[in-house]
Amino acid sequence: MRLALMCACWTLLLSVARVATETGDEKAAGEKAAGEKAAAPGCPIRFKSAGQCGDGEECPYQVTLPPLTIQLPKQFKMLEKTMKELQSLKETVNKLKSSCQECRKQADRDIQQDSGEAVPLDQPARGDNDEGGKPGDRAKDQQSLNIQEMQVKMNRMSSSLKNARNQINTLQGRLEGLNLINMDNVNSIVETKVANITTVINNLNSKCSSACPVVTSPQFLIAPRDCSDYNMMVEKKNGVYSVTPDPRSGTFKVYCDMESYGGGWTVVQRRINGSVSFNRTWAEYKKGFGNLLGEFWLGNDQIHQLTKAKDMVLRIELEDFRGVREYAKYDRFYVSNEFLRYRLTVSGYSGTAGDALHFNKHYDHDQKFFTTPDKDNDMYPSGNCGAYYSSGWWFDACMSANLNGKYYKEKYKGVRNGIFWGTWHNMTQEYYPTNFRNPFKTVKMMIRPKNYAP
Ligand SMILES: *[C@@H]1O[C@H](CO)[C@@H](O)[C@H](O)[C@H]1NC(C)=O
Ligand SMILES: *[C@@H]1O[C@H](CO)[C@@H](O)[C@H](O)[C@H]1NC(C)=O
Ligand SMILES: *[C@@H]1O[C@H](CO)[C@@H](O)[C@H](O)[C@H]1NC(C)=O
Ligand SMILES: *[C@@H]1O[C@H](CO)[C@@H](O)[C@H](O)[C@H]1NC(C)=O
Ligand SMILES: [Ca+2]
Repeated sequence: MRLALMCACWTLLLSVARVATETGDEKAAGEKAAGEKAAAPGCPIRFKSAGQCGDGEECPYQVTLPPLTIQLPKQFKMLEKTMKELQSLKETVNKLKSSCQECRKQADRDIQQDSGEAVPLDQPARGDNDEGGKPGDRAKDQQSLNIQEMQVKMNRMSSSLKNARNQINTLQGRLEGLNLINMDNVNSIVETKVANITTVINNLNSKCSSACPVVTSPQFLIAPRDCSDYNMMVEKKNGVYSVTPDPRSGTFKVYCDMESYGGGWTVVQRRINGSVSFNRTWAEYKKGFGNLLGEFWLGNDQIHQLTKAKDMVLRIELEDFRGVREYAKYDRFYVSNEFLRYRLTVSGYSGTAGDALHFNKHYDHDQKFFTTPDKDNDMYPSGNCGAYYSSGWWFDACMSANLNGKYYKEKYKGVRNGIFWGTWHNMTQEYYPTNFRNPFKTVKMMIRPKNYAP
């Protein structure tokens, strides 16, 4: 058996890694040679058994601590403890090493005596015949004594190593947790936490509703969460209905499209005649504006609650003044809360109008924050897309679609601040700034649960 403890260096930058221990056959611990390699530069800890110890048995340890540099966090106390443990481990190994060295000398003599075989090439060069002792019973006794000692030490070491490994694993777990926070993932972490809390509260609610019926009124339990819940309850008729996607956030009115494409649609935006300005502030987009029977924006808070309560699909209906009608459907539509600046998640396009929300890699509205003329959350560094296009939208830098643009009744020139869908028919003809831009006559954005069955 050859043990090589290369170097252990303790500085504020501690090299730590997962310690892989293999506890092997205890007999193997009695094998007979020890050697030492030169310390590698950079002082990684390596603790290794390799080769054989003369009688062909495998050595039981293979411990590697590859370097991983970590800045010491608050858990320095833990590291200190681990360091001490590893330090004492090092001492144990050193003791072991010296006894191994004796053992090896003995073994070399045995090899030469008993078989006359050449010493294996990978054995370190020896200059240790200076003792000149003759092998005999006494030496053999000494050897087996050493072997027993080694066995005990190896066993102790094995358990210390296991301990150290556990501690290092714990530390690594914590450090990985810290890293996540550094990695700009705050948003998704917070969102997961919020979702988790929501789940917990919903669970509590349902537990409560069975355990304490007094607290929960029947109306509460059957309150429709969105227009699709009205599908069973009333005759299929378009109109304004009340919904409660999240009981804690209260009930609000929405326009339900109960007739198109199977019904059950909650309309979140509509443009029909330009009677309502969409050039509005953050606060107005937050709570919604307009007239549910005419043109309106339902409200970012409401859209968030609706899309959080269930997995929703989005259907966009567009019509231009030439009478061309097309649609775009997205299998996933989610709007985050205000804290996360109403970030849009939209994917799974199908339809006829083209996927203008993911136009190309430079114009992609997915995962973009909501921007209004008075609140710049867009990807355009030197200005506010919301102010430039006088609307609130999930602007990139800036847009390949904007359904909240100005309502033009006729074609127009200049800033393309009208209602816009970048994959629309003949759009390439509009790219020349001197050309007219074609307006849209009607727009409707509506959502429905993904698992809806009419
Ligand atoms: C939510 O939190 C609970 C308790 O902290 C935890 O057991 C569970 O795994 C979490 N769920 C999610 C989806 O994060
Ligand atoms: C949008 O509103 C702002 C602030 O009220 C105003 O200055 C701007 O002219 C408006 N833009 C359009 C196109 O109406
Ligand atoms: C726009 O449509 C709404 C709803 O039909 C109607 O009440 C309003 O008078 C119309 N406004 C204009 C300017 O046409
Ligand atoms: C596209 O433009 C051509 C030429 O101007 C016109 O004839 C055609 O109707 C347009 N197509 C649509 C779908 O608007
Ligand atoms: Ca900007």
